[in-house]
Amino acid sequence: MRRVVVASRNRHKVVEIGALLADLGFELVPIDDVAPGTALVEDDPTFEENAIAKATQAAAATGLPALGDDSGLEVDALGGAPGVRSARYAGDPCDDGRNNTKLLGALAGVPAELRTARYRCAAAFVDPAGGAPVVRSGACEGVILEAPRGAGGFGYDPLFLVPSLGKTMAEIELSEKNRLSHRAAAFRALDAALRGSHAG
Ligand code: ITT
Repeated sequence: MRRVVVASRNRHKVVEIGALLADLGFELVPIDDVAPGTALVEDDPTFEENAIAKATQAAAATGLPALGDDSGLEVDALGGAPGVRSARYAGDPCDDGRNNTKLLGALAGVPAELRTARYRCAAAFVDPAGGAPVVRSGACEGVILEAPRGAGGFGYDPLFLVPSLGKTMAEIELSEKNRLSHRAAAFRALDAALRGSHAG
């Protein structure tokens, strides 16, 4: 089985990606299991560039093919913020709880119909043996609630309502999140592209 390094330190992402790519025939290894401490700089303006940057750095550090995920939340009433800065939205110190508190403060007084948002994800594959990076994107539409609901998922999931389900991303099973999420769309498209490029 081909070993592929996952250029992420977010264990929730690594679990989601592992389930999404279960049939691809890769053995997925988190970066810190093969090259702990490898810098994964992500200072580009787009999710796609950052996903490619993370995968490129992981591939260079390990010599293995690498997958990168860059993702985040775009809130319409905030002009698309926090966007590529979603992980670090609250500044220093920063964690999911602080990010969610900051988001609720930024949206205080904004009515439900204007609290629309979407998660975005770019998924990249880089092969150190050669070839151009492959990158695919996905999005998932939602609404930001006024208070958290649910204990599953990570990040902004307790505030992110999926209107078609009437549930937040933190109130659904991983299998359901992996049916409809931004990450699912991006990695399924990447999966299809990689199968195509390896066919024949
Ligand atoms: P790596 O860079 O190591 O992969 P990270 O968490 O810093 O981990 P990003 O820079 O891509 O990853 O930031 C993504 C942030 O966007 C993440 O920390 C959450 O705050 C938010 N996010 C992305 N996908 C999410 C999801 O499925 N559910 C909840 N929040 C999500």
